[in-house]
Amino acid sequence: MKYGVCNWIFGDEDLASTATFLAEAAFDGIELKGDLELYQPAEVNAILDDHGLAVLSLTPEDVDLPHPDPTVRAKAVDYYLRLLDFAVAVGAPVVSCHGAVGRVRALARYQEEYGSFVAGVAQIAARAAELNLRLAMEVLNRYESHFLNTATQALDFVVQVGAPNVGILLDTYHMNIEEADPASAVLDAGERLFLFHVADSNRQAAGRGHTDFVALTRALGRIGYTGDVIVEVTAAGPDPFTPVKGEGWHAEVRRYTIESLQLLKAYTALTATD
Ligand code: LER
Ligand code: MN
Repeated sequence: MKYGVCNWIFGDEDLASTATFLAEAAFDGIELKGDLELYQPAEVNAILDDHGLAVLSLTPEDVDLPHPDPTVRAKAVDYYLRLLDFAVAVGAPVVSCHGAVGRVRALARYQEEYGSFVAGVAQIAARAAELNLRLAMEVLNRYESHFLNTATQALDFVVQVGAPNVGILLDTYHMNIEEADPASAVLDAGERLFLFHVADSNRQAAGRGHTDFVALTRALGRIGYTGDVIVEVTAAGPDPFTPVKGEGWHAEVRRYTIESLQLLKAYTALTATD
């Protein structure tokens, strides 16, 4: 199990500064923003190599795979196909995937959008398989997406897509809102759990909310999880779609990543013999 941090939580901070911080904090790697305009693979690789870090996964931009307009969908699929090439170029084994974050209701008929979402992901998954990449469908809470709000829904979706390189991404922050029992959701996901995002119930550091991380790390151990664990925390404040909050947000986010890593490592060691 490797530990990383999503770099969107640092806002516009340059990659070299983020990498210096992550290496000093003893992270193994990064989940890089899938900003294909901002990042050149050679530059990313040089910066991360210098710091002994790996690209563990990629966060997609807010393209809209389920959208009722075929032009919007085609643009979304095209983005993901380019993201797959980028993943190969930076050595990321997993690409995360979801509908448009922030769109919380269907624009057309729900079932129609669902069908388009399945078809789009199947197309992306076929190309990903050729490139030996895995896709992890992120389970988001209802205030961020109208699709895949629970592990059960995401596992059904994966069955509909029907490709062995498609699994799910569980995020402890979203699970806190939607799952009756987050640890059971991890057990249900089993081998289909391809990626794991961590924040506490208030999206602050693990340990600063009411999420039961002992139960979660125990569940990860029970399913023999060997994927990566990505810390995705934000400072307190409004607007869930930006990490930039009030004064001091950046230092707070850095502090939260360090606290989260300490807690996760301690609980993983604690539950290893369960
Ligand atoms: C959004 O809330 C989230 O959890 C991210 O991982 C999506 O890119
Ligand atoms: Mn997440």
